[in-house]
Amino acid sequence: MGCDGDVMATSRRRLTDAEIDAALAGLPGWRRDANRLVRDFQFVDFVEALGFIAQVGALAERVDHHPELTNVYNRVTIALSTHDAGGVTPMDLALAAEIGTRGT
Ligand code: H2B
Repeated sequence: MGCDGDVMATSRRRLTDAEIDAALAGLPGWRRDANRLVRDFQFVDFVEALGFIAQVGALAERVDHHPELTNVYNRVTIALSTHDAGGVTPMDLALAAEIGTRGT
């Protein structure tokens, strides 16, 4: 996953619901759920799902921004929000875009 520098430079200003909804047009598969961005991913099996989680985890550590990760066998749900801001920020949009290039 490239563009880590861009992600890390992204602001953590909390966005309005309207701003989030507008941004979601460019983030296929992601939805707004209260104060979070959420997306479900599905893989062929548990090992593939776990590999994806490991990739997302490595990215999260690099950019110091950590998603909620839920796994049930071959399914992974990711929820993004900026805890420090109490909602969705451009940082979450950037991470959603970066994660979206990896999952199916
Ligand atoms: N992850 C998320 N999702 N939101 C945050 O506000 C956040 C984080 N803050 N990871 C970071 C860590 C902060 O606690 C550290 C000190 O940089």
